[in-house]
Amino acid sequence: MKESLVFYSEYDEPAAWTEALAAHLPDLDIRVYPDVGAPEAVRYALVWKPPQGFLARFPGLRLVVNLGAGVDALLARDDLPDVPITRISDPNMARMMAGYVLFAVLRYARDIPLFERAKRERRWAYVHPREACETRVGVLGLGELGATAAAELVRHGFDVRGWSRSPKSLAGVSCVHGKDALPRFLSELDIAVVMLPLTPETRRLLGRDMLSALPAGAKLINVSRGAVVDEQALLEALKSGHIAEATLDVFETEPLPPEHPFWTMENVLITPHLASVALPRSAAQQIAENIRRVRSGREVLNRVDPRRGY
Ligand code: NDP
Ligand code: OXD
Repeated sequence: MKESLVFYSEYDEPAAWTEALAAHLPDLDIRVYPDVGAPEAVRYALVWKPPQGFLARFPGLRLVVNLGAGVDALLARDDLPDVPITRISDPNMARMMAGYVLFAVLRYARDIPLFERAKRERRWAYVHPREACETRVGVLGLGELGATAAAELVRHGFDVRGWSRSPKSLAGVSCVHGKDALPRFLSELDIAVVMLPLTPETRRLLGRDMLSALPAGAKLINVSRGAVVDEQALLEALKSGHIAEATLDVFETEPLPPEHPFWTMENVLITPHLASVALPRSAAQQIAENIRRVRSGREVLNRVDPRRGY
């Protein structure tokens, strides 16, 4: 029986992934759900949020590839087989994310929301621009995406600081690590960029206390997961003006329900979870390499540690 890979995602184009993978693995039978073929032939799953019980249908699975960078939804499942789990790890995905973060930071550093409001009132609101180095930007999470975004901000001349779990050394970024360092780190920022994975340790990490550690008037950009920030505490901080502005790409409930107060807040920019996406052309190579590794009994690359949560 020819071994197969099953693909499931409601957000990604199956044909693009099938074509990209077939170019690297012409001998692999690539199946797009619901046309899964013989379940016992499925050795590899490339999935983004499949329905509960989906993975349990394939007893011969040898590798689960998360069709994205964040594995929180995958690790929370109860049908996860005891096989290696990998994530998409792709410099082009990191570059797309860095572009979004740079846009959001520049928008605040260049006072664009103020001009957007002034324009609506036909007001010529001159504010003298500041040098980039006068804006302190803190990146929370210095992984594949966070480190790339931090480097992009350094390239633009911002005063870039970074916070992670373990010590890091990144050119041009002053790095600190560990929970104890977080309140002080936050207290010295103009803009906080949240790029942490959602894990038991980071869930609601940015609650009332941590948000109040930010200086009055700080801006917040969240491109990680909604639940890393306590949304109720953020709402209060945005209403009081303690947090002046927020750019939110991710939310505790997605799609963000129409009645959610964020929709009507002048000081909140909302984008629908697309700061970055998995890109078939560049990611297929990495997935194919891992399939080759599984076939030859070698350790896969970019393996997720389920105990750590990322
Ligand atoms: P990585 O797993 O590569 O890196 C995670 C970083 O967070 C690491 O630096 C890690 O520290 C740090 N971290 C983890 N836990 C803690 C903690 N408890 N305290 C302090 N630091 C911590 O993730 P990526 O950079 O690839 O991606 C980050 C997140 O971005 C994803 O998990 C996903 O949720 C989100 N994402 C959002 C997208 C969007 O479109 N909005 C698209 C893609 C991803 P250390 O280095 O010490 O391990
Ligand atoms: C991801 C995402 O984690 O799209 O890849 O959020």
